[in-house]
Amino acid sequence: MMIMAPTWLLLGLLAPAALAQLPDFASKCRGYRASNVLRGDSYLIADLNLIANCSAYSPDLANLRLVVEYQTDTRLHVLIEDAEHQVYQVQEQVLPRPRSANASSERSALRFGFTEDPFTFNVTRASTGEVLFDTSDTPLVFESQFVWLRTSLPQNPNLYGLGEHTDDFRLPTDAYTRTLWNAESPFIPNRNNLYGSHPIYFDHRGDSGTHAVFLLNANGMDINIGRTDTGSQYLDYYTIGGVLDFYFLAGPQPADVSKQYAEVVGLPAMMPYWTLGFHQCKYGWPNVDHVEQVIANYSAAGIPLETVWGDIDYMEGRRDFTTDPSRFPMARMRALVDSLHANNQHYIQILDPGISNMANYGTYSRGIESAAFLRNPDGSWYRGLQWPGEVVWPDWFAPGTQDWWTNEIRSFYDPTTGIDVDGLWVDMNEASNMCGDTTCLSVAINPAEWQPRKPPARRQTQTEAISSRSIPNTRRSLFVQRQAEGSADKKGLPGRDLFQPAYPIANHRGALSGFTLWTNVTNADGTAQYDTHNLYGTMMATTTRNALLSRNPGKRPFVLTRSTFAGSGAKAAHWFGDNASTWEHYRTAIRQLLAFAALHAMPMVGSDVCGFNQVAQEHMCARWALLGAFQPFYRNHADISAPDQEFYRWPLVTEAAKKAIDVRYRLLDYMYTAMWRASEDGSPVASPLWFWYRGDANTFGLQTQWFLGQALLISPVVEDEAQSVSMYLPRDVFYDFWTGERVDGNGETRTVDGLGWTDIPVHIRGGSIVPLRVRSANNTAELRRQNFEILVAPGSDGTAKGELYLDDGESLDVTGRQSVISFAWDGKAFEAAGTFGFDTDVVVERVVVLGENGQTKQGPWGLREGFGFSS
Ligand code: MIG
Repeated sequence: MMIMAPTWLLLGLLAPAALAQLPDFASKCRGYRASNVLRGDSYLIADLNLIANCSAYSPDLANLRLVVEYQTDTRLHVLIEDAEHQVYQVQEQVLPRPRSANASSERSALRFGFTEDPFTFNVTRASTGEVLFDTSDTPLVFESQFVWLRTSLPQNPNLYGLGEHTDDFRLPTDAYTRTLWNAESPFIPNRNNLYGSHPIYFDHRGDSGTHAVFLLNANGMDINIGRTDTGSQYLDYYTIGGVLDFYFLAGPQPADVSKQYAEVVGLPAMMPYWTLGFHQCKYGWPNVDHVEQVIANYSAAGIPLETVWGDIDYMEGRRDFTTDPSRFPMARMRALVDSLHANNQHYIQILDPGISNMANYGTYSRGIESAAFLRNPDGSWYRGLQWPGEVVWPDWFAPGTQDWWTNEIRSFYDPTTGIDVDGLWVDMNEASNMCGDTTCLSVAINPAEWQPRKPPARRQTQTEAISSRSIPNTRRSLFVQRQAEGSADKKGLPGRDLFQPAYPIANHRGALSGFTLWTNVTNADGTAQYDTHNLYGTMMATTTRNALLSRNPGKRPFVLTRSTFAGSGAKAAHWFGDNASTWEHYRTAIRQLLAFAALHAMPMVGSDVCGFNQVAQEHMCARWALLGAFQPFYRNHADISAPDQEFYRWPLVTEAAKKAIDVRYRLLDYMYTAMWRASEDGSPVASPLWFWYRGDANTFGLQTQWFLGQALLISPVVEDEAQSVSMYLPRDVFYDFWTGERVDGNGETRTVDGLGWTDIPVHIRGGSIVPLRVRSANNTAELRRQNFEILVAPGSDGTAKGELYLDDGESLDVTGRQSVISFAWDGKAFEAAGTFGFDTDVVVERVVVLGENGQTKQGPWGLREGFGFSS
């Protein structure tokens, strides 16, 4: 029987496939025409002029400029900006642009191609001709508050990144939206924007190569990955401002892309050695006695505790730079920190950005004198609600802010009169505002009713959207930025609606200004929160880092930040925020680690071990103690409403933690070496299996195993309450870390049973050499005095290599005082060679070669010069 095709289907068949699938607005858009094309060997520039008005969500920009630079042989920069240079671009101060080496387009691994009328462009891989990015199906839309660009993609692409999120590590590619808008996000919900924004994705195409696309744009955006009705895959950028500033990174190896990205946004900050120790924190510790008890309990349990943290409990009325006089009196705090230091332990405190505006609060009055706070468009101080009640907020772009903040930090944390912290923790810096909507400060706050110590109601589900109806009309005029007309300074187009742009990004906290700083608030440099919102956290972290540098010049600062942006890894460490004590979030921690460490140039990361919200349970906490030991940042932390969950509170967890910390500390120099490598060239400190087995399609979706450094494969138990794990071993030689036994991977998933509550499978990849301390210690200072043993794990060809980095563990400048030792095993001979600038009495006690020709050579060998032997 014959079925007549309906007319719309016939039309659909006749029309170019993609055109039928355009979002509604785009069908009326015709894009831009390129002219005045100017080319050189390493660049191409052109004018782009609007063909016809499209007004999808806001007025079109008539004149754009295209700048293409072959910056290096593996990095192509494509910038589409407004010809007048008014549209906001991320300040150099926040993200200094990488220098162009003016590479030759002929030699480049990437090729830029384009059409003139309408303007579209593509990026191909020169060696294979493969199309990596291609906008030719759709018009470019570039409006004052809406920029849209689509690239087509291959079928079922392997895409990763676009953090911060808790979704699958390999991103869904059907009807998937990633929203980038930093937001306090209790319970780190899936499919939502979280605390940080990292607009970079890796596109992995197996053996033919991996590349990444970084869009340097800080504005709120949705990135949609989807499929047209005819099945073509695409990725769409919907941003509400900023320019299209793309960096294409050629790889071709996955780890090459990590390095190329770090070159663009900044190499990860080198961490102090001690920060790799085990940290304990808790929100809700009532007083100093309690903290002292926790420390004593750790000691009694025989669990090494490196660092104790002080959450907002220490403050008086929740105000930064104060101590509660009865619960955390200064004298007691000083004694606490002294005794920690005497025991080679460390102390870190939290700071929040919301500064109480109460009378007689020095931090506030000095901030006012320094004009350090954000302003409403009418020039008044912008106020919000945070822990201390009504607050004002630092303007990190104001000229006086750094000095004011440095001064507050230097005086409160003065080692001789104040709290001698070893690092700082900056929280709530998305920024999080307890004013959920736009009316709360227009009604007077009765200070008597405001209870700073009561945590706000938590919502597990999405918070209610703020409709435009909640914005009082009378105040509406305030929401339009007042700015000098015609300023050509990349500080933001004048005349925009900075409060309620017509295109609504899918922010899970409702409107743009929901639970954060109102987006019409202006920064001292003339930019607006509308454009810089996603930079607030990274700016607070950077300003805090600078303050620590001033307080202790020459020492590596340690700052932990909740909110991040691309490049934050160059300044700070990050934890994954307010997860829950659930098996699901235990698994989630692995995906987040993979994303930050491998894709976002931010290796010093980890989850709140045993979970932040809700009740930690013994089996899960034991497993998490082990899992956390193989994340770079290892901190147990819980909410005020959660029961205490220090490791010593359960017998099983005590046992697991002892084992976990013991092995972590023995491997600490291996991790430290990986951190140093990352700080030198961006090599990933943790990575997914496909980074090293890029042709093995079985690895592309794996998200419960990871490589720590390049030698150790961690495959924890991941199912709830399970005592077994399904793990994948690629076709390669591995060795069981715990037994030394050789295990040949066969490219299949295998089940390992009988895993007790303190077991975690770890394998050494054949071909690697791993340095370990012979024994662990109570703290990292003692650990540094332990000798080494070297584990050689020959690969299928019988050889292996590895490295060890040594320095004093804390100095910023270690020039001439570093040892960078490379180890090599050729099947018969072992050699340690390199530079030996670090002066140490520590020796290598033995070298152990695993496998059939296994052998142990006894040293000792000193570490002031090279050594070797042949068997
Ligand atoms: O509204 O300082 O993510 O780690 O313990 C909660 C109290 C405020 C959120 C942080 C969490 C911290 C908590 N803070």
